[in-house]
Amino acid sequence: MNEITKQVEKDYSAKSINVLKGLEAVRKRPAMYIGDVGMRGLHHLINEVVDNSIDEALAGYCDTIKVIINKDGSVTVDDNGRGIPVDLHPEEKKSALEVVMTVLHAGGKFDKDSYKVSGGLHGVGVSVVNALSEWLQVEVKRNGKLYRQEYERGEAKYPVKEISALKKNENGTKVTFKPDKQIFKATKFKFDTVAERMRELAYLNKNVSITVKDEIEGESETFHFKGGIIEFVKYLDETRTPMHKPVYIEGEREKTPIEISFQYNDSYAENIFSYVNNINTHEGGTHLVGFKSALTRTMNNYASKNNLIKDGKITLTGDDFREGLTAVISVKVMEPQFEGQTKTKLGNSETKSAVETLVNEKLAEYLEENPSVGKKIIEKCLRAAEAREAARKARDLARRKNALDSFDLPGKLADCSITDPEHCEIYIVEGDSAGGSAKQGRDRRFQAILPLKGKILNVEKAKMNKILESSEIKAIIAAIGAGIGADFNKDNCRYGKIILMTDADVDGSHIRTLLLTFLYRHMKDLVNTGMIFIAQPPLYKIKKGKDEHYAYDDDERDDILKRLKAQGGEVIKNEEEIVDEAEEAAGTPKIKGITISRYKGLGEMNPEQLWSTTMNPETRTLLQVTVESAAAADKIFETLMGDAVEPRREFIEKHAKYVRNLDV
Ligand code: 0RA
Repeated sequence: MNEITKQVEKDYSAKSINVLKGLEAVRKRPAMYIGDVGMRGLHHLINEVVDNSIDEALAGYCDTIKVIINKDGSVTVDDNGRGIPVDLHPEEKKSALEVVMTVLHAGGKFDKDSYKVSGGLHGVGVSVVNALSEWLQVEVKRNGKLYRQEYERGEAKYPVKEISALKKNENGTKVTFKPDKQIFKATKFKFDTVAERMRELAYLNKNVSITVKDEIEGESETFHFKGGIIEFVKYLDETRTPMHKPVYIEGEREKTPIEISFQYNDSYAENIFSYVNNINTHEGGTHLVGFKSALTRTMNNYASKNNLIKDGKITLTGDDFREGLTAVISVKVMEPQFEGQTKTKLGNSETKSAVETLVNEKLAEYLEENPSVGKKIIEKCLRAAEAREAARKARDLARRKNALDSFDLPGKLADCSITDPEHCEIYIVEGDSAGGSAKQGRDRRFQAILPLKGKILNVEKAKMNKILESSEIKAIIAAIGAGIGADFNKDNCRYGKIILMTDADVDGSHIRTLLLTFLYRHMKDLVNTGMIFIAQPPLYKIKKGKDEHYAYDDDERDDILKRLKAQGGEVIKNEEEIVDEAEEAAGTPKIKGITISRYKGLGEMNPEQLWSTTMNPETRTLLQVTVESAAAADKIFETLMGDAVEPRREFIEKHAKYVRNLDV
């Protein structure tokens, strides 16, 4: 072998090693690329491929996307974009298609002028999906031909193949992948989870039709909203009473395309959903700041210009202009800077002035042209200002009585001894008896217990002064210690984890929903930053001799039973009530069989059991409450807790089949 050949070989293998290293890194630390290896990460695979199709749509080349959950559990994403290029990549010396599919972050190298996403979890590239798939097949229609390549765990099985000539001159990309069981905890996709994101994308990209089809469950839905975010706003306010037709503002400032739609309704909630390059910016950022300041300024100008504030004492603040406001803000930013705890806060300063200028200009125009709407809005905001004043008085009163202050902690709170919030957690527990067990069973150094009596107030229907009259809610606010609503400041939160512990029955889930509604509406930051958790008490205790096993669902119960039976056990007792521990301790004769007992409520567990099954950080399971889509969360709370009855009935009927272990 001469020197040159050697050199070439060395380069070639070095390159392929690099490729392998890249994808190996993805397989070694999948969470770094897709967030986690649970349901969220799994569904992220679909979003990642679809994002590429949406990029094609944004560039003006794609108007139809199909997402199919196939019978074998694989997923197909099929679009009519330009198709991934197949010509030889000059540096890598193989098809561009292979490079896009096998080299980390190669997708973006081709066209720099698109609204790609940097940072966050989106935009990691299709190669990540490839690396995390047992197998993947891609078909490209381009140059009048059909091309194909297949991969196993990210490695190409053969070079890109030309399959056939196309009869029609079509373009597009079709990716089918099967998520790898070695990587993901579970690999079954959920129609509703996929559909929710596709609906959102269809609202945000009005020129695209997106079909989601589940071949396993036999469900299918097509989303195509010609009205775009105007229809989004209407959908969000479906169960509320709007005061006027949605306002729509569209334009480009400082090379930033901006689209905004908003509407006032007769509720008190502020619901602004902001997006950058189709990504929900949960933590807001400069685009949101620009919108808010333009709204306050333009509305105030309009009110004073038209003499609508008759009582000279009232000044309208930003909060007043956002009460009962539902809005969607969607901007496209070329090089977005994402900041914040969850990397969902836009940092680009030029975007603030872009949005602000556009809204100032267009909203003033709109108000001039629609004076009756303008007048109605200002009147509503004046009522909001009055209510705000009343709420402030109620808060002051409550504060003077020290009721909301953490200096005066509620009597029934059993606080922990460590004071560093980062290492502390509070259990909000349903009922005094479970609260008692939790107080005895906990590790008092870092675990605080707050028992609640019965059901808390439904805040979805209540004004702030009513909310502040509720003793259970006051106890929660004081224990958490970070204020409420406009006064809320996460930095003052006394605990790093807030854990809701309710019974596994209908009342328990109602109480949990009421608590989540309160936290979501009035301490939203806690939800957005992942500080809220749901405790998972076991449903069954299975005993064989001295051995005790706990099962958290029916599948686990059956697994344990199978194992114990294989060891020679026999189910001799399948009681409804739990075994009376005291009687057993008193010397009931030991029996060699298996007993299964069903826990009806937390109160049935003694302190030690509650600790070992539900509270011990070494062994417990906590579900973290995350808001995948803020818009969907708003919908659900409004549907379950709001005034309209019909949508609630529909929701419950639709989801009833998912309710397990219903114990009425
Ligand atoms: C690289 C370059 C171009 C398009 C794509 C990738 C692309 C990727 C995916 C993934 C799913 N669907 C896709 N569609 C396109 C630009 C193509 C050009 O310049 O013609």
